[in-house]
Amino acid sequence: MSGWINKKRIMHIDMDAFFASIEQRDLPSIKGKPVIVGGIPGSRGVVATCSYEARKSGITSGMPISEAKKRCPKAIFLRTYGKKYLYTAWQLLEIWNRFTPLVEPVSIDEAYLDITGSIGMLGNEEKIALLIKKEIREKLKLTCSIGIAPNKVFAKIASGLQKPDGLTIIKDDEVDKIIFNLPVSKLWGIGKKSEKVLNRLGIKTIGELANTPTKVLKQWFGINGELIQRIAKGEEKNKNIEIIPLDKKEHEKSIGNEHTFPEDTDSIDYIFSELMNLSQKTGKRLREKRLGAKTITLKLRYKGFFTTTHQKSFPNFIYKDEEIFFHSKALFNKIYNKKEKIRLIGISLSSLLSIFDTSGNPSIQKELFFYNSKTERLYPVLDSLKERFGEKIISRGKVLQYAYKNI
Ligand code: TTP
Ligand code: MG
Repeated sequence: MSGWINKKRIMHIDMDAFFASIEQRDLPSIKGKPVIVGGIPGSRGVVATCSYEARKSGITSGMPISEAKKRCPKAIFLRTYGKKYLYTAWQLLEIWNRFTPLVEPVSIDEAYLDITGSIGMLGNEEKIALLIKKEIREKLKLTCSIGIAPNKVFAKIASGLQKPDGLTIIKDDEVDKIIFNLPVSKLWGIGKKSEKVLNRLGIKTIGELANTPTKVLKQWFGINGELIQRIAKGEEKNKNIEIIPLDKKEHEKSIGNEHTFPEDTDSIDYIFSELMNLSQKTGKRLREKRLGAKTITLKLRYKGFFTTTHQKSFPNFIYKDEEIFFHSKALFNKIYNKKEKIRLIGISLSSLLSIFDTSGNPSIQKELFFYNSKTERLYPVLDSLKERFGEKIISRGKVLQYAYKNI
């Protein structure tokens, strides 16, 4: 395998037990103890994260607080404090930016850094990693795990190999020995189901996946066969191997979904149920990217292919399924011409804001990053269930009502 060597040195940094470590830092009496962040017992929240001490009891992100309490009755339960975590994320960004201009934050507590150009100036890569760890430890009193490899995919795997407070460096000529011998489950995007299928095909390691004829993978995984192979080769989704710094990172201009009805329809209930479905899909994609939207556009295509769009903008950012549904329904009621049947309906969200946009209002960004109220807390759970079991697993009542009618 030589295609993956792009002569770059990419670092992936991931903070350890991020929310929990911040809480332990700020409240020394809970240091070294099992700490669970996400809600207090009796609340219906889920675990956002927990300290490594609590992980020994089998507690994981996304687990209901009630279950976590059963598994670790002595744990200290804390509510999340979004503003504080976001502030820390920005402080981290400031530190990382001092080591290379090529920093790509990918979530609240992790980033890729292209350190290829910094190596000559700041010392070897190990030294750079240790300097970054030192800064974070001294300035923020937190620890992180770092992986360094020839590309983003392998760097991310590397950072997870020795958590917490780890440093794993993978030289170009060590990829075969280290990365390619790891199980396929270590790859982004390979869930339990795909792992089973791959294992049945005799593909157990990342290296075996990278070297399997693409034809075979396509047979079993369709178009995704090619994608998972590309990831195994270290090419990532969309062949995006470059680091995109924040000021150059253009998040999507818009996020949208459309649906063509199997038969043209004028049933308002049916149309609204599909609109709800589209709202959920679009909302999920928006939240996955930690974005909020200021504008919503509804698209209608009538039976005779005549297409019309209508949009509305708001002073605040929206990101909830219900909000998207509410506004798209209002737009529909405004423009629908009752005389003709509908062939296609679509929703698009634009004027997007990311939690990492420095121009945005911090309180809105905090909201985008963390959903506070009871119903909002549902979103990460719903989204992760959909992620694991597919879009159809959970749906609002209206969509289900139609799904059952059509069985
Ligand atoms: P992660 O980096 O996935 O987890 P972590 O930093 O807590 O632990 P690790 O040492 O394994 O990296 O996520 C970063 C933060 O994002 C985490 O502290 C809390 C938040 N989060 C949620 O709110 N919900 C989730 O389901 C996950 C996975 C994370
Ligand atoms: Mg982390």
